[in-house]
Amino acid sequence: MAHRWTNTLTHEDVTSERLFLNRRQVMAGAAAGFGMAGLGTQAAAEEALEPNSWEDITEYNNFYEFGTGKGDPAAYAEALTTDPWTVTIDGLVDRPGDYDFKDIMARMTVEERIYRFRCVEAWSMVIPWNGFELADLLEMAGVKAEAKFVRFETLYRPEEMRGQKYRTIDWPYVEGLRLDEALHPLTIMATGIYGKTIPNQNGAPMRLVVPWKYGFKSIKSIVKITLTDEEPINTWKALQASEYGFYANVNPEVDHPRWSQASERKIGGGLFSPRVPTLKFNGYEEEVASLYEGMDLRANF
Ligand SMILES: Nc1nc2c(c(=O)[nH]1)N[C@H]1C(S)=C(S)[C@@H](COP(=O)(O)O)O[C@H]1N2
Ligand SMILES: [Mo]
Repeated sequence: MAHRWTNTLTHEDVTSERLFLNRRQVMAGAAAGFGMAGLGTQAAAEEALEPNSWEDITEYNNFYEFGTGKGDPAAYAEALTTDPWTVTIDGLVDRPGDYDFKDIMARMTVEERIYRFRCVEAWSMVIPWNGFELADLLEMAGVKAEAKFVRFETLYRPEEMRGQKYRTIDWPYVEGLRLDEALHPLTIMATGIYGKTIPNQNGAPMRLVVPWKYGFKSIKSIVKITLTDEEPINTWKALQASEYGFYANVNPEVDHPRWSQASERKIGGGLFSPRVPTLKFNGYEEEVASLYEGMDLRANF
């Protein structure tokens, strides 16, 4: 599978790929950004979402199943077999079952979404994902009226995921969303980057992307999706509840106990990576703030 991700893109590739972007999504995501920077032109809005390079996105990763170093996923994820791939959808759904990834893909509409991506460690990128709306996948399974949350699980296969031989976290990696967050149109299952099959180190064959939340919510290489009426216990909260919550909405006003969340380092600037102000809900406030109306975001971090 190496050929899928050792591919190098020229600047021309990036430019032509950008022509395919979904303008509505770009503008939606950029709105808060250019307002803050005091720029008003559409060009400035698009500039604010200039995607990172293929190398940045695929060589600087967090995927503890392959090790805790930023370069470990790129070095070792090739060992993962992603075909065949089965996704179990169960719990409070009308049509529970084991769904073949290829069958899922045949039924989903894949589009490009250029999103900001903000890790809780205070670094960020802009990533041109290809994927489908999670809402469409959940609709395929049929969500029962009693369902209130969605729980996601990553593959457990230590023979291929060398990091799973160590007890860094309690495998498998688990994440969760409230149902309204899961059904939000910005929430996608990513299956590609820059129009190419998503590389293993980024969560092949299918990973969650929730652009207004810290990166750890965007769980990779998903094999199980469970609709439930109880808030799932997510891996990072289970590991350190005083530092990582269930909601994990990007919020410059609520610091991590050990560092500030007011600004972030943009990956790709080399030694001179600029620090830029972090935006509330990662720049998607207009789209998602209503989901949290009346909620204390300091208590529900
Ligand atoms: N299964 C799994 N999913 C995961 C992680 C992980 O270690 N295991 N790391 C998370 C974190 S902390 C981040 S920042 C993003 C990184 O995604 P990227 O490597 O595609 O940029 O993946 C998230 N999803
Ligand atoms: Mo992260």
